[in-house]
Amino acid sequence: LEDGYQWFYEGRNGWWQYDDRTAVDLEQNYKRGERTFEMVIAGASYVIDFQQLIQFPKHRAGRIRKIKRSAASFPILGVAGIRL
Ligand code: V3L
Repeated sequence: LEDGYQWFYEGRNGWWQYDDRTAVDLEQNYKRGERTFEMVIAGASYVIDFQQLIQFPKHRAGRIRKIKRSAASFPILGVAGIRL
């Protein structure tokens, strides 16, 4: 993203970076001051809650994952499930 930040979601042993397209969507909604935002990840709808800084699947049981916006240099496991 333009100012050197990236978006991350929680894994079991660290943090994953969002794929670039999703990160752009997240950034636009975040900068617009939205409280929540819905997006599709691998065919499933997820809710992003910018106030609680979490994501969770909308229509099925699944994990509530913490999310964060941090410097792009933050150490990651990989990007969108693709390990480094
Ligand atoms: N981007 C890509 N895939 C996601 C995302 C996302 N924002 N959110 C969930 N999934 P759930 P470890 C993650 C995937 O939350 O070993 C990682 O990307 C999620 O993938 O219950 O815990 C890894 O691929 C999972 O496969 O809805 O660090 C994998 O978990 C599936 O959606 C293991 O990571 C269900 O997640």
